[in-house]
Amino acid sequence: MLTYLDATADAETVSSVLRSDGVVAVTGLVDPEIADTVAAELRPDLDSKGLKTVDAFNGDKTNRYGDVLRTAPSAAALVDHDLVIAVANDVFLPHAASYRINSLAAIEIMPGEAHQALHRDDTVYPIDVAGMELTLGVMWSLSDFTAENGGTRVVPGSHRFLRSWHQPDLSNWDNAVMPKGSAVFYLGSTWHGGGANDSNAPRLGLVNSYCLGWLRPEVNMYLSTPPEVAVRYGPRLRALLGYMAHDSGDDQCGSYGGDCPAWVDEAPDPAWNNQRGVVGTVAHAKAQGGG
Ligand SMILES: O=C(O)CCC(=O)C(=O)O
Ligand SMILES: [Fe+2]
Repeated sequence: MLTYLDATADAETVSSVLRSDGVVAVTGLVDPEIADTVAAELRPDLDSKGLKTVDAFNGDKTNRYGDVLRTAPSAAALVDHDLVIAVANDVFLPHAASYRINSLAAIEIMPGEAHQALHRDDTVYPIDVAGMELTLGVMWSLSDFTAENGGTRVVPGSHRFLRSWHQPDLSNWDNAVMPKGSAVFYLGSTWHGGGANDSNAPRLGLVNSYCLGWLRPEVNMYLSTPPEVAVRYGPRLRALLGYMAHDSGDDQCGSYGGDCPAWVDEAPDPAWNNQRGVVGTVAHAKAQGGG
């Protein structure tokens, strides 16, 4: 069964359910008006570009749009939400100095759409390491999610299975049923998928996925959100978009012209710049007795 918490839940509780079940829903996390605003900002691009990504996996009655932060500045409040960041810290920081946005996508499932195949989102990466999650998905409801209209299907407990090993029982899926302004969090290894929409109204969600900072994101966020767009947002969100190196010192990955990309002038969070980059430095060699 999918566990539901409400917006009073602290990050530790959300993380602990996420770790044990692989998925957790938090209802009423933002005001419904924010969901309405983001939906209104996305509307023109959903209408004009939404069916460009039709395929067997995405569905032919599902509008998708990925350049979310070009179009919908209000979505920053969801992508960069404090609870999401706190939970992502818990998921990723044991395995990386930082993490970043993997993809953003508005997904509008129209009436008559069938179930999307259940899947895990981390299969874009050809590695599978017990205990290390590669991605975290956060699906925000921008309209009410119901069992009838295709609220995301999730399989609690399905994250405990290495894909190289065996497949979990997928028959016990649950729809995420939640009012607009809620979010369902699922680990990259958790099986899930869009639901069939048997209602007569669209179901609109915004799914934000994050990945370990040393991985290549599924979507090229520098093209989706180039510097002239990214600069409209705050330092933490710019870092999440990849405009910050992973780690520090000699262990930097993704650096550009020094410690930080030129136009990101302040480290977004000192804890992310945690001096792990000591291996390989002169000081490290000296400390090893290498003179
Ligand atoms: O639309 C949904 O509820 C989920 C979509 C999804 O999981 C995907 O496209 O990877
Ligand atoms: Fe997915």
